Amino acid sequence: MNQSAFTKKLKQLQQTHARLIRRQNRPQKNGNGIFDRYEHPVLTAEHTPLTWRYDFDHPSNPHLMTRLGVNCVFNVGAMEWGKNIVLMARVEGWDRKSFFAVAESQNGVDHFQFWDYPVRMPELEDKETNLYDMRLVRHEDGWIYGLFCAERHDDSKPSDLSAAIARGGIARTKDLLKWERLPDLKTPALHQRNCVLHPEFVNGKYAFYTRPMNDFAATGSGDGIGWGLVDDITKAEVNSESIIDPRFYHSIKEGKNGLGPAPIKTEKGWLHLAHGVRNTAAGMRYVLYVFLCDLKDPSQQISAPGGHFMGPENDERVGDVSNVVFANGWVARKNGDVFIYYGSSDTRTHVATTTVEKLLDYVANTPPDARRSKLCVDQRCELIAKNRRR
Ligand code: BGC
Ligand code: BMA
Repeated sequence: MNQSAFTKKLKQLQQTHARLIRRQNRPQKNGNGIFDRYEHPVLTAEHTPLTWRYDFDHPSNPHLMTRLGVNCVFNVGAMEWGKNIVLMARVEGWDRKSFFAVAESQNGVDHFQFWDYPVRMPELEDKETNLYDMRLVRHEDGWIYGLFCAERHDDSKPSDLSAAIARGGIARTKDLLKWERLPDLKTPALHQRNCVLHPEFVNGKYAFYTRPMNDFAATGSGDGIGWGLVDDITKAEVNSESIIDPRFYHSIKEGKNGLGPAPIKTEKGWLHLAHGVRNTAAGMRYVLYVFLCDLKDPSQQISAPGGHFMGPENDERVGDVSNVVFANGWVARKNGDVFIYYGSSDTRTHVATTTVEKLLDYVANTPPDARRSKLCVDQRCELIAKNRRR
């Protein structure tokens, strides 16, 4: 390409990118009453800055090739940032390595723009290979914590290149730019993914949600979402975990489950968003569900609506890892508006909006999983009969 063709193509790329960032996003029509999905994803690989992917220099990149491609942007942490909302995205390069990057928007539904550079997260040691799925937690101790999965090869199985160990990574910051890396969470289980820090002290201690597993990715090797207290977050250790949300047979979380973002504090209790996984002939299916825990004792579940809260729909169903919705970020505004950020099929990031009031109605009035076909039919007939009496 000569210099002028190069300049022209670069300009086109920049205009297309700017249009994408400026694109308005509206709620989809005909929602389910529980939340509203939006028309467009809020973040995709195409949203990452062109400077992250192209070399803009004609002599060193005469064909204006992509030099460092971005594959996917998904599974974001989220929090308020002044009046704005920031997402801590899991960005995956064409090399399959994930890293974190902040994108910011005023209204939380469109115009998300990445900060200039991705996060330079300090490494604990060079065996660490992949970091992903950060939960952002503003803790009452004054720090912002990032809890994420830190993955490495399992060197005890040298001939199995897919054998991996998942650990609960912890880091903290004040500005989302400079991070202090703390030691990984220690627990009796070999694998920890989906670890989350409770935003408040409990009995003067840090409280962690965990997901103990004996196997790296297998379904069925852990008991559910765990809970444990930690004295010192700079060497966090949970000696015994109690299970606050167990898996059970023939449910949306039969295979495995894990907490999403840190819970939202409401007058009725701590609201939780989590994912449940079941295995199918087509692979694992990930859906989201919601439950409520006691305000005073967050390890006590007080209500658990049956079934999924959100499952993958339409375009969301297809991607690098199809049939997956996953969420590790949500934001509750002071006025009660809730923004749920979710990744679809390990490829892109969407938003759905609802309110604390609606979520509390949902947890209080959605019948629990009746556990058997017969009882599920009874549940449904009760609803039908109620409607027919009107
Ligand atoms: C992937 C994760 C996935 C995990 C378990 C990791 O290597 O990066 O996205 O959740 O494996 O399948
Ligand atoms: C996991 C998660 C996610 C991912 C999902 C589906 O175990 O930690 O990163 O969305 O698998 O691949």
